[in-house]
This record gives sequence, C-alpha cells and structure tokens, in this order.
Amino acid sequence: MPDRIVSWHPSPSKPRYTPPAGAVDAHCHVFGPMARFPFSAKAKYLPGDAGPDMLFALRDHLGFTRNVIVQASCHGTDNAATLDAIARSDGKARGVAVVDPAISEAELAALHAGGIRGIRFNFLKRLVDDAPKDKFLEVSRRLPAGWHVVIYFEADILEELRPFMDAIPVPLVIDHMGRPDVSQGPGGADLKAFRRLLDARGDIWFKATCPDRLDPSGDPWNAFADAVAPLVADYQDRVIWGTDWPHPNMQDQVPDDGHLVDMIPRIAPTRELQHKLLVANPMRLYWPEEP
Ligand code: 0GY
Repeated sequence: MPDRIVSWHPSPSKPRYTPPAGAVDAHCHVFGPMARFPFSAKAKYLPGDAGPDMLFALRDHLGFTRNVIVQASCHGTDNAATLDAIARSDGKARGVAVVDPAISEAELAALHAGGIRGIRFNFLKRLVDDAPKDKFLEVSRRLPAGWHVVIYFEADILEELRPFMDAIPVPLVIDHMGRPDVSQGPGGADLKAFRRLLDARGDIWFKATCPDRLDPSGDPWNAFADAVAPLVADYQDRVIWGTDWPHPNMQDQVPDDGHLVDMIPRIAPTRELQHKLLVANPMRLYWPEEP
C-alpha cells in the first residue's frame, strides 16, 4: 500500500483575528478514519486519517462555531464519512455530498435528513476520471428543495462550462473562485471572466478560499489578498469562506490554519463584511431555517 499522505499542519498557530460569534468554516473535509470508512478504489490520493474529532478541535482552536463538510474526491460517492462527521457535530455541521447521478429520490431524502444541503460536481481531471455534464444536469433538476450545486473547476475551463452552469436550475457555489491566477491582480483576465460569470446570474455564490492553493508567492499570500478583496467587496452577499482543512494534496506546502484565518480581515476589512462572509451568508445557504 502506498504511504498515506499528511497534508495538514501538526500544530496550527492561534490566529490573531477573532471571528464573529457563530462563524462558519464553510469548506472543509474529513478523511476516514480509513478503518471505518475506506477510501474509494478510484481515489487519486491516499490521505492519513483526519476525522471529525480533529476537525472539531481545529474549529474550536480557530474560534469558529460551525462547519460545512464537503465530500472529498478520495471518498468517491460514498458519503458515509461525511455523514458520520455531521452526525457527531451536535447540529454544528452540515455538508455537501458527491453522488452517483443515478441516485434515487429516497437516497437524496436520506442525505437531506443526514444534514446534506448540496452536491458537488468536480471537474479537476487530476481528481476524478470523468465528469458527465448531461448526467450532472439531470440530477441537478431532482434535488431536494433548498439545495444547491457546488462546482469545482480551474480557470482554463470556465468558458467551456458556461452553457452547463447556465442550465443548472438551482443556486451555484463555486469552489475557490474557479481557481484564478491571482498573480494577474484584481483586474486580470481570470478574475474578469469570473466576474462575468457572477454578473450573469444573481444566484451564483463563491468561496473566497485557498490562498495556499492560488498564490505561489506563499504565506502571507499578498497577491491573493490584493486580488480577492475587491471581489469580496463587490459581491458581498454571495461569498463564503473556509479553511479547506485537511488541505487535500497540499502535503508539499502545508498551510498554517491560523495564518489562513488571519487572511480574513485582509479580504473583508470591516466587521460588517466579516459578518456576511462568516455568518450571514453561510447561514442562509446551510441553515436557512435559523433566524
Ligand atoms: C479542495 C481541493 C482539492 C481536492 C478535493 O475533493 C477533493 O479531493 O477537493 C484539490 O486537490 O484541489 O477543494 O479541497
């Protein structure tokens, strides 16, 4: 068996920034534990165990209250590990599943009962073998009320995906802003194209996440801060934030989660913006029944 990969920081620093009460880490994952929740035979990486106890300890350490757990590709379409983590969260976690597009209505209802509020379509060729747009569209028309679709793609296929995204009949949430080249700056071609996408529909949301993935200049990720702050300001009612812990595939450049939290006031400089980013917006998407 290949070595299992550890892609998270062993002892993240305590952030200097204190999130508002009720803050949501709206993009994170769990891995295993493998003995209970084996990884998919099609997984493109084999991570170490990073289960719910570790996730909730990090949540508390960073000053957050809730998590949105996104099914990672290493678990394929078996959402058992994600559902188990949600079940252990005492109502403080909800999730996004990855499903076989042939999933039945009864199975979707069971996912809803387990705290799932959306499904994820992953278009990264290094992570998944295929991404059948026609089947994705079909299942997106049968989702439980209030669900959304999360899409993960890289900037070079944004235009190609436009007709597909336009046809999805529920709100869209774009992972990591569609991975723009942030070194182009806030007016660069990638972020301009992303703004055109956001302007096309009022129900496209995005995650202002992953300076560690998007900014090769490294911590403290100045290019990310410069490029992303104007986007957060201009689309402040449809942006959410997350750690991306346990940082799949980042084993060569493991970020310090405390430093990731310290990016928040740089991309959302006012308390009002921070409250939207960390509380009001993710609550509308994931806990809409709460006032
Ligand atoms: C992420 C990023 C990655 C991996 C996954 O599902 C996944 O395996 O999401 C990645 O390698 O870019 O969104 O956390």
